[in-house]
Amino acid sequence: MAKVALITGVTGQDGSYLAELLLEKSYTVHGLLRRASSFNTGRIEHLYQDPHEPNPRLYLHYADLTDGSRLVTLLEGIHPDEVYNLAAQSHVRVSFDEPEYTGMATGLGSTRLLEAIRMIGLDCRYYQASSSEMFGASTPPQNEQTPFWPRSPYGISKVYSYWMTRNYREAYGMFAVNGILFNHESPRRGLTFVTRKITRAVAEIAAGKRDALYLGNLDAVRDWGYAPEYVAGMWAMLQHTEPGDYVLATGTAYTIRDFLGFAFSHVGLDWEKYVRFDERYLRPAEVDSLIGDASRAASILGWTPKVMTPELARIMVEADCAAV
Ligand code: NDP
Ligand code: GDR
Repeated sequence: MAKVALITGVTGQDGSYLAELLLEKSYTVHGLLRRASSFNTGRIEHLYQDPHEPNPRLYLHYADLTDGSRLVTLLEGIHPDEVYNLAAQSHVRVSFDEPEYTGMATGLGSTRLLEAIRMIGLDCRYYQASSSEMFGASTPPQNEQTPFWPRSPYGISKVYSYWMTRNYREAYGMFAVNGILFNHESPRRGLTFVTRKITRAVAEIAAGKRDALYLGNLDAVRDWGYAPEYVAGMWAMLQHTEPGDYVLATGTAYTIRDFLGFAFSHVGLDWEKYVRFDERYLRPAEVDSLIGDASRAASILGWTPKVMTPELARIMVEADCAAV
């Protein structure tokens, strides 16, 4: 029998790559779709199958992580073998403007899902999209043993979800895992995250459509990997014999300035001529340096990333140049 998976956040960057991967592995994939007045399915349009066609394997269902009773009816109807909880208000800067909503979706959303699984008595495996933002101000390199020191409402909400996931594992014996993922990017990255904001601007500047890019703090250090490789790691965590928590990261460190250098140099431009400062992009509390140590995932899951940040910047710039 083909396995059945439910992905929350299927319309996001990671959800779209994970849906692709699971369909390739012959899963039936159900995705949670937020009702919106405009289309929010751009990243999965190429995967969409008309439900009137024979044997569709991708199904979309209206639901929201802030609506617990809907999660119960959804799970009862689908009976998934694997649940990937990727939905979140995922923007760190926005979480300072909307701390309460971020707590309701990014924090309590996981509890609603875990509790729905428990109430129905579903025998399924659960993946929680935990984040390097939970480490916040803790000194790098960070691994599964590093203490959490979150610096934003987003990071704090993720710490709450991390512990709820562990609690359902310890209290109810559920196969529930945390993937603690460091930044991972792609041509499908949202346009307000710094890497994609940069690569889209590079393409537009190279095409003569604009002449400036406004950014905030250029000194933060991040460990940027390639999203398709990270969703393969999520899947591997749920296939292991034992549930556990894993860091996924490249182990390399670059500043925003470095990324600017990689991205602009691909089109032969000097970033310093185009980048301007705008304080609105600063955060009330910044995370200065995140550098992951993914040796546990390498030794237990055999997961190792291949695409490093300079190559990632090239992939993203080329995709944006083609799109622009
Ligand atoms: P995106 O922001 O691209 O996608 C977020 C998804 O969550 C979208 O499908 C969005 O729907 C959905 N969503 C948001 N709020 C709700 C809600 N209330 N109910 C239902 N769905 C909702 O994130 P990524 O794909 O980059 O990340 C996936 C997950 O991994 C997130 O939880 C993120 O916090 C976490 N993470 C990401 C990392 C990264 O570097 N990308 C690193 C570590 C963790 P819609 O399309 O309608 O907006
Ligand atoms: P991050 O990603 O906060 O690490 O969270 P983001 O790309 O938003 O910021 C990275 C760093 O760049 C600095 N920065 C700017 N950021 C944005 N968005 N816009 C700007 O104009 C800008 N200028 C400078 C930021 O200050 C920061 O230091 C991402 C999200 O995907 C989370 O959901 C995920 O959990 C973490 O990565 C790991």
